[in-house]
Formats: sequence, C-alpha cells, structure tokens
Amino acid sequence: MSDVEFKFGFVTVIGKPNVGKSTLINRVIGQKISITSHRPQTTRHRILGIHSEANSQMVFVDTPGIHSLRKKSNRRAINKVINKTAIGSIEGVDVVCLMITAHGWSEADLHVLSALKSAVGERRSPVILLINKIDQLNSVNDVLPLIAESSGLYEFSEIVPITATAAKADEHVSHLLDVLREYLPAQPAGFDEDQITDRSFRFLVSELIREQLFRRLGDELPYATAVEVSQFKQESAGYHISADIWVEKDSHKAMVIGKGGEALKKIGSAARKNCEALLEQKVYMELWVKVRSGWSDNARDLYSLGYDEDLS
Ligand SMILES: Nc1nc2c(ncn2[C@@H]2O[C@H](COP(=O)(O)OP(=O)(O)OP(=O)(O)O)[C@@H](O)[C@H]2O)c(=O)[nH]1
Ligand SMILES: [Mg+2]
Repeated sequence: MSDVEFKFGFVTVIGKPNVGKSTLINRVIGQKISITSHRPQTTRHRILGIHSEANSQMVFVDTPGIHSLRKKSNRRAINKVINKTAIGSIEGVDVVCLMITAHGWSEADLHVLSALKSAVGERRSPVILLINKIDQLNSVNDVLPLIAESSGLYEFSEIVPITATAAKADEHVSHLLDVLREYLPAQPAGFDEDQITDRSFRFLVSELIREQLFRRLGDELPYATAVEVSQFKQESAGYHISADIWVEKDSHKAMVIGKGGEALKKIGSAARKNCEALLEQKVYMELWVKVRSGWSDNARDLYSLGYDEDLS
C-alpha cells in the first residue's frame, strides 16, 4: 500500500482574455472540455476540468477572461456576468493561478491582479503566477527579467513559466502538476476518477458549436451570438442534435448563414466532427439561426440562454 497521502483540491485559473487558460486546462485533462480560439473572451462560463491520478485529484476551474468595465463597449450585461463569474471562482479554492503571457504585464493584466488582490483579501490563498506562451520568446532566458518584475508586484507563492501548445507543453504541464500538488490539502477525492468535467454533454455540444462561430466568423459578430441546444436525443444510429444560434440582427443572421448557406454548412460540419469525437458516436446535426434582439444586454434572455449566475 502506498503511504503517500491522497490530495484533493480546487485550482482556479484566472487572467485577462486570450492568455491561454482554456488551452492549458484542455492540455491537463487531455480532452477539449473548454473551447478555445484566437479571439479574446471565448470562454463565457465557469467550467471544471477534473484531473485524477493515483495519489491526487485536482479540479481546475476555467474562467472567462476578466476585462475592465471602464471601456463603454464592455458594459453590456453579459460582460458584467462574465467578470462576476471569473472573480467569484476565487472563492473557496485551494490555489489561485493567475495567468499572463511572456509578453509581459499589460494594463489589463494589472487590472486582473488588482481584482485578485481584493478577492483574495485576508484569506491569503496561495497565488501562483503562470507565465504562458514562452514558446514565443527568442530564448527561454528572456523570461528572467519578467520573473524579477513579477516578484515585485505581489507575493506570488510560485512563478512558473510554461507553454500550453508547443512541443514542450507536456513536460511543462507535468512540472506544473507537481508544483500544484504541494498546495492541495490531504483529503479523499471529491469526484469519480473517470469524470473529467462537471458539465453535461448537452452543454459541451452547445459550446462546440459556439467555438466554430468564434473561429469562423469575422469581427464583432461572434460576441453577439449565443447557442441553445433544443434537441439532444440518443438513438441506436447516433445522436440527433438540433441547436438554435441566436443573433441580434437580421444582418447578422445573413452573415452566419452565408452565401447559399455556405458559412453555416462549414460551421455545422466542423462542430459535428468535434461532437462525434466527444460523444464517440455518429452525430446528426441541424442548426437554425434565429434573431433575438438585444439578448446580450437583457438579464432575462441571458438567464434563459444559460448565463445563470447572479445577475444583480
Ligand atoms: N504560442 C502559443 N499560443 C498559445 C499558448 N497557449 C494558448 N495559445 C493560443 O492562445 C489563444 C487563446 O487561447 P485560449 O485558451 O482560448 O485563451 P483563454 O485565456 O482561455 O481566453 P478567454 O477564454 O477568451 O479568456 C489560442 O489561439 C491558443 O491556441 C502557448 O503556450 N503558446
Ligand atoms: Mg478560455
């Protein structure tokens, strides 16, 4: 019998949009449980990624990127919900990971740090700084001045440079897991060892469709879309899925559908393939584009679309 104590705990990952939070968590879990894209503000919900090993279980909390509400365009109700979801995820966790990139501290990163300081407050939860995307540096040594600067900004428990995508990612992830394990309390696992997320397949399917909207639509359009799965049925031949893509204007609807339906066809076919990989079965998918004006700034619409955090 092993005499190593079993460790179980929650690790939340916060940061400004687009630093690579979801990419890292998917890498740890070894599956796409959280959607990613090159656009900021891809993640909108709090999602758990559960990583089980022989002697530990770590629950990673993926959060939406935190942004300053000082900018007028960021003040829609959905952006307030997003910030509240992210800051609220610090509550009660064992370790907070703050992620920035190797390009250094921007104003937006400093804004997250100050939000974190007030949320962590007197509790003094350990905060680990993750410096991601170090593959984008000419030399690994170029990160040293940033490490020095960072230790002057806050008493981080650890500062860990990583890459979540490049060849060395697995090595970095494994080192990070070793570091995190030290900060977790000795207690039994909280989830089944084969459970990888708290979210239902139905939710993950709606996210996989939304991911394609983020990856394939231009400019501001993805931010004004939401996805609602209306049918999710498993039959012997496979899953039958219907989903509504909500947009705010008729002109947006035309863009999502594209000339001769081309754009929607590509979105549907890519999303279907990812759903088949997730569900390990054939998927039949029907997508409908519908207009609901102002949904992103209407508390009741946000609630009905699954943005069910406290909207007050
Ligand atoms: N070069 C490089 N790119 C990365 C790395 N990690 C993530 N990316 C890319 O950064 C972009 C953003 O990644 P996401 O994981 O969606 O970022 P996020 O922090 O979850 O973003 P939000 O959900 O919008 O807050 C994607 O295009 C990723 O492929 C990395 O280590 N190196
Ligand atoms: Mg994300």
